[in-house]
Amino acid sequence: NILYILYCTYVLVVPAGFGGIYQLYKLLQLGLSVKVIDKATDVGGTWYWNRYPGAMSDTESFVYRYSWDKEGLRTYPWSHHYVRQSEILGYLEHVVDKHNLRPHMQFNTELLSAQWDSTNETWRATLSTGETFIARYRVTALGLLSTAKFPDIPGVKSFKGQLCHTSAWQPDTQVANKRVGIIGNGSTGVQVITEISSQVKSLVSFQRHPQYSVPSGNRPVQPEYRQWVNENYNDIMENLRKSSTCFGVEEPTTPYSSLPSEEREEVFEKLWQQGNGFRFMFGGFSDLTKDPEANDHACRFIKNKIAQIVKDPEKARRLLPQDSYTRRPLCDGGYYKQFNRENVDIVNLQETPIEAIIPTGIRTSDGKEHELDMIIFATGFDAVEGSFDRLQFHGRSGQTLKERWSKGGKSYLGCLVPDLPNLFLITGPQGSFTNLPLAIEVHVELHSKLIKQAENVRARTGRATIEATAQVEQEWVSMCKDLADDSLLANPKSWLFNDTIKDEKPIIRFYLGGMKTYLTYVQKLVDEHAGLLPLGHQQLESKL
Ligand code: FAD
Ligand code: NA7
Repeated sequence: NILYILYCTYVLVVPAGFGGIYQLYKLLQLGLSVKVIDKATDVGGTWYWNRYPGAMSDTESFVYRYSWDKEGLRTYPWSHHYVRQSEILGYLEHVVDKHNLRPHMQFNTELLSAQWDSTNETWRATLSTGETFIARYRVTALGLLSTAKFPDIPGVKSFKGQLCHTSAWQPDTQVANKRVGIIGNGSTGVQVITEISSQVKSLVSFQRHPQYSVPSGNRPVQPEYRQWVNENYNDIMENLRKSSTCFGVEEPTTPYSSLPSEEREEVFEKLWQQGNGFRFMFGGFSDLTKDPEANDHACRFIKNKIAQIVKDPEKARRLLPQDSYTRRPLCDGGYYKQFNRENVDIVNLQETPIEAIIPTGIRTSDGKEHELDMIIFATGFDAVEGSFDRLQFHGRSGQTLKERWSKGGKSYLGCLVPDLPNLFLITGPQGSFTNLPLAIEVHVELHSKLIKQAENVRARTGRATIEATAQVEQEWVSMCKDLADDSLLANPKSWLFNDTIKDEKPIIRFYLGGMKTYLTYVQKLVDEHAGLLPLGHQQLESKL
């Protein structure tokens, strides 16, 4: 093996999804030398990997893109209110080509480990290609949802048919006329089931916790709507940053209890007719995820709809969620009505758990053997910290990030981690719980400003590192916990919390205080370096 040492005086960005592309664009504007690496063979991140049937974003299309790309909305407009995987991938490729970013990108390259070198104040990164890369700054945009989760079910290897995970879907995979079993019914499972039910010979949905889904209201974008977005673009984007969730839906200040009881049902009905899961959760009342009574009402409302849509009472019963409406909200283009097809069935795994995967299919605890040609795992991701788990990041003290995060991921603002200087996370733990493209942009812009400031200090003093204090991280994480305790989101458990840590209370993975307030903390960091060790770092270094 040949060992390459690439000495790059500036920045290593990993990798090339929404976050990596924008970070590269911004840092090149600062005149820095930047290298982006991704283990994929091309750009796109989430939208490179997730090519399963029905894959799409369920954020309104005009906010599932870069907010700074105003011209792009006119010249590269969306066809529908939600964007499908191929359109999103096409858009990201378009941005990369338009700004000539490819020469700075290297694919088929995985970051394996990285070590902080205190003497030279650089990161030394080891890549899967055998190269070593040395950089002053390192930005990671590994993605919140990029490490697939495979359930540990006995007998998986014995299955004679085809096994696939939605996030590693091969485009030539055929489902037509096959007997398909699908495990998982989150956002992804709902999309797949809705898309393929009419094509397959039979489909069995294996559901551990049935979830609430509302209509997406997806439809082609009409010229008047597009004109409204184009004409009001600046205001829309400005208001987005002043909103809480940044999903482009109205966010009322009216609490549930302030409305006469007879009007509440009408609010839910209107939201149902309009469509969009985020609108249903955040666009009717200000406190659906805080007031148990409001949340109960939403649950009853959706359950009634399920019972009305699904004709077979037994299937309808199995599809009824038992938990509160507090997971990441789902929406669909006709999910429940797929269960009216004779070829589509549901197994409730709480009643009859999977015992094993067998050569011919799946056996459940009632002894039934479901014969299948194909099993689809729509079982989600090791979210947020998942992509860091395989990596060895050694900080200033020699401790690894994995060790630091052994009781759950922690960071300051979802961006900075004490003991890991000049490492900038995009959407790390305890970042803002919002529509992600905007959350990503906020991080990219913050990192760009901090790196620029550090370069200025370096030009004057010869040294500069950016590092959060342990105290500010602790305070930030505590605040995130308090905000989560004040909401209903902790129950039932979902990927919003890290519930895989044994013997510990799950750690909230997000800041729930809303984008508007989050931005005030970001501004304080940029203006006053709130929570940072002194930029020059000389004091600390001299004590060591
Ligand atoms: P990603 O796009 O996840 O990119 C991460 C990249 O990291 C991947 O390309 C991977 O190859 C690479 N990588 C990981 N580890 C390494 C390594 N060690 N070395 C090199 N490369 C590495 N968000 C919304 O806001 N609204 C939605 O409607 C929405 N829908 C979604 C639907 C699906 C099916 C999924 C999976 C996610 C959805 N998301 C949605 C979340 C989505 O992940 C983000 O919106 C956004 O695409 C994340 O971009 P990113 O650049 O941060 O990370
Ligand atoms: P999610 O939302 O994490 O959903 C995963 C689904 O898989 C969910 O229904 C899980 O059931 C199910 N699951 C996971 N492990 C198992 C096992 N062992 N047995 C049975 N069922 C299992 O992932 P998605 O891909 O749908 O969505 C992730 C995000 O991507 C989403 O929020 C969007 O932003 C896009 P459970 O509920 O845990 O019982």
